[in-house]
Amino acid sequence: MPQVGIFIGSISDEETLRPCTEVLDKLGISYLFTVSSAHRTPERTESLVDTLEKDGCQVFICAAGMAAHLAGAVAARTLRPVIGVPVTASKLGGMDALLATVQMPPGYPVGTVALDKAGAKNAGWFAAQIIALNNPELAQRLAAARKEFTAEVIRAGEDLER
Ligand code: RP5
Repeated sequence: MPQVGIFIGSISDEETLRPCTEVLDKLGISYLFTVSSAHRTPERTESLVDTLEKDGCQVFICAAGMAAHLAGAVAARTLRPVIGVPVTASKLGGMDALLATVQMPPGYPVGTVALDKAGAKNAGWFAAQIIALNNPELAQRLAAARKEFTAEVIRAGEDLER
């Protein structure tokens, strides 16, 4: 049963979301990674949310570009936390997707991360932190990863000073 549902609005978003699946793979978190559009397949989006939620999915991650309403549409359908990844897909440089994702009405939040691959990566970490609230073993793995990040910076500093 997937712990995370990852929806992209178009197959053209697949590469952008790869850093997210890499983080979840590294942490041993299961997910369903699929394409579903808020506008082009609204019924599919709703039915995926309902099925995943029934199967115990704890967090949704939704990525889309331009009129990026996918995360909002999912947030309208579930009480589970929804993380939005805005994708750069037009000459507006991603500002269109960022505003469409982040500007939600009260009571329907979308936890919006940075644009593109940087946001995708942090969406994975953010989902892991949410799941870790009820999973002490995962919380330990996250703490170990943070220790490794700290050690990497210290090592890089020492190498540079040499
Ligand atoms: C959005 O429009 C998608 O999420 C994608 O980022 C962008 C372009 O979609 P395609 O025209 O490549 O399907 O709906």
